Amino acid sequence: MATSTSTAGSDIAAPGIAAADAAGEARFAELLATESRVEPTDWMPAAYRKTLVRQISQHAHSEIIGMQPEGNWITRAPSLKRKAILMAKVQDEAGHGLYLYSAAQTLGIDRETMFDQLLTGKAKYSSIFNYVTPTWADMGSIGWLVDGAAICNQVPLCRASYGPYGRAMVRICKEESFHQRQGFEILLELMRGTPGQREMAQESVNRWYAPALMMFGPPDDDSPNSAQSMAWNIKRFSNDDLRQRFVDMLVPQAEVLGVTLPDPDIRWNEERGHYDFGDLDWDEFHEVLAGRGQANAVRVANRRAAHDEGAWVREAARAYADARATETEGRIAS
Ligand code: FAQ
Repeated sequence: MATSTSTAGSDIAAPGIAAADAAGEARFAELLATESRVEPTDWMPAAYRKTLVRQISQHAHSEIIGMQPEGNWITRAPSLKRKAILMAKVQDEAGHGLYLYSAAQTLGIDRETMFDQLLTGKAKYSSIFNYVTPTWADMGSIGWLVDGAAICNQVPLCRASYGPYGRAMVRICKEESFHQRQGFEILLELMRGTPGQREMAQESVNRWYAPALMMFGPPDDDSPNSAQSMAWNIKRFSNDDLRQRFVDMLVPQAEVLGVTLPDPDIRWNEERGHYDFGDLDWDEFHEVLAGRGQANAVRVANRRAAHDEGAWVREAARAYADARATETEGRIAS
């Protein structure tokens, strides 16, 4: 995990972007005021572009690194059906990463640069993927809690002002809904099983609950990017507002499952119309962001090894593309 603040997105310019002039600035302001989409060829402030590259590339990295905790269980899934479902889910996550890298590329950054930022620790990825998955029940908790948090966070991003990001999020959210249900169903089956299975499900929920709440980012008064991102219609709700929505959604679902959320302070607050919940351990969050979580080192090492092992595929794809381009040029010339 990165130890430094990400510089992703600085000093870049998208091909064919409109020049920075008064008309461009006015149009940008109008697009935001009318809740319209900003498209890659529109003029946009450099800081808006930089913020989008940071957020979208971090999101893409999260999806790609996020394949590992579940990939760990593909060979050990308890049945052929469970294995097929898990493989499909992990493949979806790869697909989400690819849509998101493509969306970031429309802002003028190339994929190799983003990979380099991930592998050198300049770009972050979600804290949640630095936790380990020692039991099968963790596949249920990831689906229910991690994908559940992802949906809460990402449904509003379907309305993000930047067109390619918002459109990518629409498809991603549909798939995340399936992911969340499959996780819920794994836990439900375990909770209807033997005492040992119920215990495994509860133990897993105990480990994933607080890290899932931290996925929404630091508390609002410690979130340097939120205000500007909300003014630009990128983020639609603050970190704390989304966290609250998530807890409100989880409590009734936990009752259906029969699991206990590991927070003695959760209780309905009639006045607020929301569930109160206890403080989170933000020192742990900052430790994970600083690279000292359970699995930071292994996640990045695995990603680096996969990238190195894929070098021949990238070379072959480039050679094929070059050959096709030469062929097309030949046809045009003749
Ligand atoms: N982990 O000022 P804010 C998924 C950083 S995908 C690590 O509040 P912002 C699907 C933040 O980058 C999960 N770093 O930042 C799946 C910033 O540092 P920077 C990923 C975090 O951007 C499921 C600093 O702290 N989802 O789960 C985290 O306004 C299952 C200050 O924070 C997205 O990326 C964190 N949790 O708000 C896949 C959604 N939180 O960059 C596989 C899109 C904060 O200035 C299996 N992203 N930081 O150096 C967002 O909505 C936002 O970027 C937030 C952070 C909400 C994550």
